[in-house]
Amino acid sequence: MANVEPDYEKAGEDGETKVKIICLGDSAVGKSKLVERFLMDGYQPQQLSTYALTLFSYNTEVKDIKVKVDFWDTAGQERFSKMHPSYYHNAHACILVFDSTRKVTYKNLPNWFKELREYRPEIPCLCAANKIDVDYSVTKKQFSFAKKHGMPFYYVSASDGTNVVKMFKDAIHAAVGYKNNSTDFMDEIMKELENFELDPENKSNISDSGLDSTENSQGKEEIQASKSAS
Ligand SMILES: Nc1nc2c(ncn2[C@@H]2O[C@H](COP(=O)(O)OP(=O)(O)OP(=O)(O)O)[C@@H](O)[C@H]2O)c(=O)[nH]1
Ligand SMILES: [Mg+2]
Repeated sequence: MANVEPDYEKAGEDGETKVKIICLGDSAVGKSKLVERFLMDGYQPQQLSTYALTLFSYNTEVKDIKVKVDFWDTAGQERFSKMHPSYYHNAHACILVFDSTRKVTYKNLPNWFKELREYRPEIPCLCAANKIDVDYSVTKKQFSFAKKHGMPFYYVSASDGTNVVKMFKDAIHAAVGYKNNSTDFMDEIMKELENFELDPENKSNISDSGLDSTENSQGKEEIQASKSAS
């Protein structure tokens, strides 16, 4: 049980870079399950007693740099549509999550994004449509919010694992890039995703209309393929 927030400016015991990643979104969209899915058994949850928060630590490497990632998770504070400021404090990247089976959770993304930007104006932000396992046809829909804000976008499932590793790896890269004042990491991620998700000849099918009903070129097969690639 820890009472104080880790100092993310200080290097870790092994000289590792420390980053903090947060997930935001409505209650029950699957934020906790996504983190659990990514970490599987390899994490040590740690309760921060001061706030109703849990910290999941994960050690990895990014471009030969040792990195300790803290994924922060809430105990459902988001039900009140406001997070404790300590949740945002010092965060290096954010994943905005909505539930692809509940439209209202998508509609609420701008509110979460606004609150995030009040506390962390610059940190990289990624966007995830979770629970695609319930109905894979949702991956044919356009969710323009991410595109509008230049965010990487992922169709994911915490249940079957689709794209979960890919998304968290990108989030870790973005967090480390942000911390190191690197400027090109988001472009790198976006570029990679373009190739990852779409055939070049189908790119023109992507509409910027802001509607959620147009079809894009990303079908189940590509999703499955990307899963095995990650
Ligand atoms: N089918 C399906 N169910 C999911 C998926 N991810 C999460 N769930 C279910 O959705 C419910 C909410 O998941 P949580 O991870 O607790 O959601 P949360 O966003 O952390 O919710 P709070 O912490 O209460 O705000 C649980 O019953 C999960 O089993 C998914 O990818 N597919
Ligand atoms: Mg949760």
